[in-house]
Amino acid sequence: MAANLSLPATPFAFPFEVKHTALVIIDMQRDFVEPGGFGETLGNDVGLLRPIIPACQRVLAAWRAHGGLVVHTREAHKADLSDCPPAKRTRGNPSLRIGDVGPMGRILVSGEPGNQIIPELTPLASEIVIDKPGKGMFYGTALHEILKGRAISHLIFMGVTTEVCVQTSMREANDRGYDGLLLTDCTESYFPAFKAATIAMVHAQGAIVGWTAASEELLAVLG
Ligand code: C5J
Repeated sequence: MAANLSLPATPFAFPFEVKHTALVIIDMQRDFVEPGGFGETLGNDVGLLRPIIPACQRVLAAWRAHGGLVVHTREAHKADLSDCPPAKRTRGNPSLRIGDVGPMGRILVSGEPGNQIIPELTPLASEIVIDKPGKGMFYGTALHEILKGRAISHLIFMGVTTEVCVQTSMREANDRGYDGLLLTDCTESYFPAFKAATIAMVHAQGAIVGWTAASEELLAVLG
């Protein structure tokens, strides 16, 4: 692929073409970012994730203005939970389990209010929305075929949480041959140390998983 843009990144520049790159927004759904959802049932302070929203909005607006492909994912299970392994549902001691009824409807179930993308990042009708039963965006989804069909080779990641669904998706993408970059101020964790460790391990060893960069670098390159 002949790249026509080059993003200053760590550990080295990330060359890409908008037409062969998708902006992937991982799980910016109410379940993780608003009180009463899955994140809070696990004992987390969901307020920690909200500060990235303005940076995510800026990138999304710029990417849309350039006509780039946008993929939104949601961690979501079918209403009958047939795609939720018992090990996932029964693990730990959350205040509500996947499928239980909470203040935003059934926890982590497709179509429920809590499962919707937050209003600040509402997908356009033309954008791809992937419901995924796992942490990674390729497991149990048709996303690889969709991206190949659109000649996408590069992925720019935002979303939550950094060390769980974002990192799992980046690793899955890496193994499928995509070049992936994580926007460091557009991703967040309930555990700041885990975010920092994930960023370090993504770009270590010559981008063994992928690249990292601040969103202002991408905005500058997009102009
Ligand atoms: C989690 C996610 N943390 N989207 N999901 O369970 O990272």
